Amino acid sequence: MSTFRKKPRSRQRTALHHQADGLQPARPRTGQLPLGQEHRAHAGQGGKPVPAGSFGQLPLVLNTWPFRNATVAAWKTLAAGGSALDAVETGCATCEQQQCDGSVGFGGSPDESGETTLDAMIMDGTTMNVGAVGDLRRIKNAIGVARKVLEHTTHTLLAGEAATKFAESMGFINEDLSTNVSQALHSDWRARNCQPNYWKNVIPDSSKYCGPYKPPTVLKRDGITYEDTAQSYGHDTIGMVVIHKTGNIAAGTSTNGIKFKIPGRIGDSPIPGSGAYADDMVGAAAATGDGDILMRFVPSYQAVEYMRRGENPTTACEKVISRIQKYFPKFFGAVICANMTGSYGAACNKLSTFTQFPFMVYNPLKSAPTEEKVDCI
Ligand code: SD4
Repeated sequence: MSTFRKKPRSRQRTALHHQADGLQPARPRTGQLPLGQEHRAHAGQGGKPVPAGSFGQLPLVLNTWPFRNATVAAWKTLAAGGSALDAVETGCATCEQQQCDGSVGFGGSPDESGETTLDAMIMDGTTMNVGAVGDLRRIKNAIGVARKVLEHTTHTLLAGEAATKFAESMGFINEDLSTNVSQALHSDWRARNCQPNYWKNVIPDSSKYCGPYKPPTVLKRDGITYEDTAQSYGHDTIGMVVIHKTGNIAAGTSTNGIKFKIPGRIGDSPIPGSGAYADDMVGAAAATGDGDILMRFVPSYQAVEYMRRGENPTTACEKVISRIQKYFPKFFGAVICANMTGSYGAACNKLSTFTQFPFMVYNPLKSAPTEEKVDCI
């Protein structure tokens, strides 16, 4: 079934380059194999359970969190003859419609003014073309608008009200994204004196009061701590990687960001290399979690670069998490990674409230979309 593309020249060059550097290919972790050996080992397993996040087989649909319907939609798109980009778009759009976890699409994560705004991105790993929207207002199908940016402009990222105007010109409906749920979340937050929030070093004291805030003359608050932001902010963006059986790779994201964000805030999800990244010559990755931290490390790009150097997907994901940990040990975040053979992995940063990261996988070795989990490091 799998039709692996011929080993690209650039990879051969990379391998040689590393030999010259004295770098050894990464040693496979338990259940993981160097590129190209996945099938043989799997065939030899003789009925033993397949370890999570290991074997390559194409096509592949991989997405963050247990958003099963998104996985199914992407898989069906491929089965119907759609491209990797089509699959990422329909997969993420499914989450937008179904408001996955309240963290994707309309009616979730109201900002300080109570409005839901959306970030989304889609990347074509064949052409390295990207379309993205940030702080998109009053349009439900953010990944659809991102696809239009990719298809009909030479820009990469449109933001705010102007992105809404662009979406309208592309035929999308301008409609309120608030729901009773998002309004209730917002009024509760106001009733809790606007706690938590994302301000620091302002007056009035943002750890006790609502705004409007101003810069202080003396008062100093040293920022929120990132302890257990998984629980207090609850954000579960969909990030998706699709590898078509022909080897074309696409990746994308869609999210309503984080609750009670300061209006205008754009997270990591629509930033190429941060929220997601794809390169047919290597593989793809996508990130989820605290975007204000994640985007400082361009984690999806970094993961792809680790895989380009020969790391297996799990190690690539883990290395990305470790880099961020050094500076922000309490950050909330996870990354999914897949290489061009369809081998995949994931990693997450361990917190008291976040010890395992669930993600979805569908490939020809599975009879149904499968939830797998990785222990956080
Ligand atoms: C953001 N990274 O806007 C997104 C939120 C998220 O899992 O991923 N949640 O910061």
